[in-house]
Amino acid sequence: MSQAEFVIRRPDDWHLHLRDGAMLNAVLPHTSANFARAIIMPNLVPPVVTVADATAYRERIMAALPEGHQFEPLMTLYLTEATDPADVEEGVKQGLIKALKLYPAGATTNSDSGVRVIEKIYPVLEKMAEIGVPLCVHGEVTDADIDIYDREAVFIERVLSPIRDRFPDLRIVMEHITTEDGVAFVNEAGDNIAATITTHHLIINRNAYLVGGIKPHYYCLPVAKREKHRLALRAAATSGRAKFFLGTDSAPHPTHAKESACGCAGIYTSINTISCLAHVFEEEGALDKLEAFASLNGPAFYRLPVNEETIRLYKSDAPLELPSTVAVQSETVTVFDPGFPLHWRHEDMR
Ligand code: OTD
Ligand code: ZN
Ligand code: ZN
Repeated sequence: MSQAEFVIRRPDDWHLHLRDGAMLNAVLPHTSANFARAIIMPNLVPPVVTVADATAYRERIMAALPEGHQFEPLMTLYLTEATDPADVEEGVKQGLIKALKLYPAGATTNSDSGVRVIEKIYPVLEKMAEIGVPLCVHGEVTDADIDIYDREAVFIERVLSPIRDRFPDLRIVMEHITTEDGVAFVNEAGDNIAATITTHHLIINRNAYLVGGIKPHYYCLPVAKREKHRLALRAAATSGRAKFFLGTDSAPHPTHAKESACGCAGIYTSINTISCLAHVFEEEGALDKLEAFASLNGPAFYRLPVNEETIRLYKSDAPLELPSTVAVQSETVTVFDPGFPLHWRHEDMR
């Protein structure tokens, strides 16, 4: 399909880091300008582990929302070995908690409170399967002897497959898949297993951060892999299959913290994701699948209504001029550079 204009339901972001304080204030307007809802990651310092933490965090997000913006944060809890199944059930019943997040300890930014011994969370997983609340997983093992490029495949084999076999009804989102192994696992699994795919993993492979000098603004976790994996992700995202939907994993860090001898992982894409995605889907001849990926498949999996509002996407001759950085007090956050000019714009339909 090739066309210069089309309308889709307003997108949602099924995996987002909003942070807190000044950073929250700086980045939330980009999300609320572009998305109706987002699954809010709980990896604050300290993490969001109880329903009381999530209630307070939700209030801080709503207080930071610019006037006139409509946005619904979908809250999650950070699973620890001490998570109480009764608290989880209460949060889900209240309608506040939409998912629980499993971070293997040490797998990504602020994941030190994550799970070390998976069996310890079996009682919570049992409760989650019973009440139908999804488990979102960061699907990488953290064992020092496993090569970073193999950590997703090994996680599938050692952790995810056993969880699926033990809890066949548990609804699982394998977050930010980065390999053909992740795509295959999800494709072969039942309808209770889905995956999010980020914008940047559709655009960059591992050359982006390693060739011609080290490029910290393309460093994130899971790291981008070989080209064949990027192509598998593109095929999955543009397939229209209900199992695959957008989770930007937009993860802002101060520029100086990434441009460092030990730079932080995370790529900031909230501001230009929709233009980047339209570019990718057009390249793949799949603009007619963008709505499924960005606006329909996520709510279907999370058993939420689709958004009533729509946006119009259109192509302009002049490339979009977005800032390369966003100010956060005396710091900046560097915006993802897709490496090509962006011609797709969008506006709200009224
Ligand atoms: N990956 N950075 C962060 C989280 C994600 O694994 C993730 O979800 C972060 O900064 O919170 C990143 O590279
Ligand atoms: Zn993650
Ligand atoms: Zn994330």
